Amino acid sequence: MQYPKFCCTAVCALALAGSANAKNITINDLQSPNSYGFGAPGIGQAGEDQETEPGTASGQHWDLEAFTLNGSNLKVYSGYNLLQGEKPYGLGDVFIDVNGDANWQPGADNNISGTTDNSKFLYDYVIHWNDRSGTSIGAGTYDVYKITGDSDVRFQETVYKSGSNPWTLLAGQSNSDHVSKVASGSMSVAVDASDVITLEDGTQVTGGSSVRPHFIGDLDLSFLGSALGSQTLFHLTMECGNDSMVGRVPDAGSALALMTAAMSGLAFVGRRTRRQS
Ligand SMILES: [Ca+2]
Ligand SMILES: [Ca+2]
Ligand SMILES: [Ca+2]
Ligand SMILES: [Ca+2]
Repeated sequence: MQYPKFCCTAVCALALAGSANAKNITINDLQSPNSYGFGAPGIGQAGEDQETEPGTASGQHWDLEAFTLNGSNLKVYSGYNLLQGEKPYGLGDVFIDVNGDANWQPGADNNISGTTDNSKFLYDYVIHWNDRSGTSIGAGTYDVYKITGDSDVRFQETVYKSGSNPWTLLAGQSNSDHVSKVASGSMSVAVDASDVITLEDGTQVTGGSSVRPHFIGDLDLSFLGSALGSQTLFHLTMECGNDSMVGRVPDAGSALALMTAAMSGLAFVGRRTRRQS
């Protein structure tokens, strides 16, 4: 009778450790001043909520708000309509760096309305929407491409805010030796019309309403396997580059602290269980 009791307790502790692993990974996009269009500083983690890039249109419907990561589950919080887009501009691809060398900051290539390449940006994977029509990405279906940092891996540039580059992979115009499809899937999107919503790590984003709600995209990153870890970075923008959002997994020190806390919790449960038996 003692064994099932211990199992139950341990499972509960593991579940708690799992939710403790949910993190808001949003970092500052380094385009300043943040929140130009809103007329006040951005709020929330890294000032990304209630913020669009300098000189661009403001409003919840153009605001990318936060990234959270829980295990291999990435959530995208946005006032911008992720699946339908906002006329006349659709959602860009999700660019991922796994080895810490991406030139994600504004300045790597500040041209607009043309093409550029990955020798400048050094991303390693792209979640590429494969059912784009006008501003819509359909039901959010995508292919994941592993890419090399070569000049023959081509990207389409943003059309308005150059510092937000890139926005999409040009898979068909890239050298197939340097672009390989490694996974496919779809992003489910939930809608929440609350003004303030609390993310799974306890941080919040604001500005939702029945007219301009929050859209919450859900992406499975299990294709990254062991490549997902400390310093893995995510970049997202729209065709116009109106808002750029960047997320980065905290360094190993923070992850280790979390794991240590979770393990000491399990050890405590073990001691309590042994005393009771
Ligand atoms: Ca907002
Ligand atoms: Ca924003
Ligand atoms: Ca890289
Ligand atoms: Ca931003």
